[in-house]
Amino acid sequence: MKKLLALLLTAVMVAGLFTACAKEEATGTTTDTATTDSATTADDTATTDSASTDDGKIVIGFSQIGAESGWRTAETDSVIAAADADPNIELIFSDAQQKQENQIKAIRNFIAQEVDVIALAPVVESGWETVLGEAKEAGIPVVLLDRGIVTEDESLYVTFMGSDFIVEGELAAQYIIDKFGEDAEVNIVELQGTVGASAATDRMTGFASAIAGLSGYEIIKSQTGDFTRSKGKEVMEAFLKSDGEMIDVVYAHNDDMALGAIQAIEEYGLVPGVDIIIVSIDGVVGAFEAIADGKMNCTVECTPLLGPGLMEVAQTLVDGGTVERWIKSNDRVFADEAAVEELPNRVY
Ligand code: GZL
Repeated sequence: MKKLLALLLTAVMVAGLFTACAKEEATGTTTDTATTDSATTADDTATTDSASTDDGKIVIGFSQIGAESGWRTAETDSVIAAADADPNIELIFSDAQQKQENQIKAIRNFIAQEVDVIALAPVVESGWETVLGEAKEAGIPVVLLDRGIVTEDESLYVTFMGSDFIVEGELAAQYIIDKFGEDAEVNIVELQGTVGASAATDRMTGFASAIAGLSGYEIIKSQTGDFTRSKGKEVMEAFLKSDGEMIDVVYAHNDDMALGAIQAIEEYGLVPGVDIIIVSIDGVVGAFEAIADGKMNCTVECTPLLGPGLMEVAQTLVDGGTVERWIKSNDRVFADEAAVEELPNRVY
């Protein structure tokens, strides 16, 4: 009997040793992707009680958009890895599967759990005033990650951590202008990101402004591929059907859609990167591989590796410090031979 009791006691003690560094939020929206596997899931009761731990850890509630692109999963991996590496941080992760209503639900869960900081990657720019007003009421600072929001009330979030998407659009256009020359006749098809997302809106604006003064440059078709490879392929198939040989350039708001477009162009019987120039944004390793294979021409880097910076910002805010209103990522352009040389260095 004594042996059985000792065994039971040991089992209970061992179970208590496994604290969750990153907990999956029980919003019913978490997906069982590989990236969240690395997040140790907590004992479910923990997600309904207050998250403010009595062991002095900082609790971050992170509402992530989903897993629509290689870039997105790289960002998720970066945030989870950074939280796991910091003994002072506990992460509650929620995957909204592209739905704003799931993000709003997750934010309300974070408020109810009294997290210390809310990190939000807003799937679209609008519709956040009410729920971020509730976070403000609760005294919980909000950090915007990789996409912005449109609001009259600047106090609804503390900082935006991410890239300048307008500049990214301008850099993509500049590659094309340098390649063809300002006086050329260039027909462009545009694969837009998610409708209403700041990354899509601003990339469109930046690109259009850069070619505005060039009479021979025309965007003959523009349609959303929702930042996904499959939709990018589908939309490019439609472009090829309607405009085929007329198309000189594909401008994709992200690499995943560009990779889908490459597939469509090959199946159509043209040579991507040669017959049709392909320019996109993100800098995922697949884009570098496509450039090395001669099937793509240029990618504008938009780093997803925001995890370590988010941990620093959370610590600063909890310590009562202040942070920049816009913690801007530095983006670089990788084209042709320079991209081939860079390929071995890519980490996402
Ligand atoms: C950019 C980010 C975009 C990426 C896409 O910061 O919001 O969303 O460019 C991702 O790959 O889907």
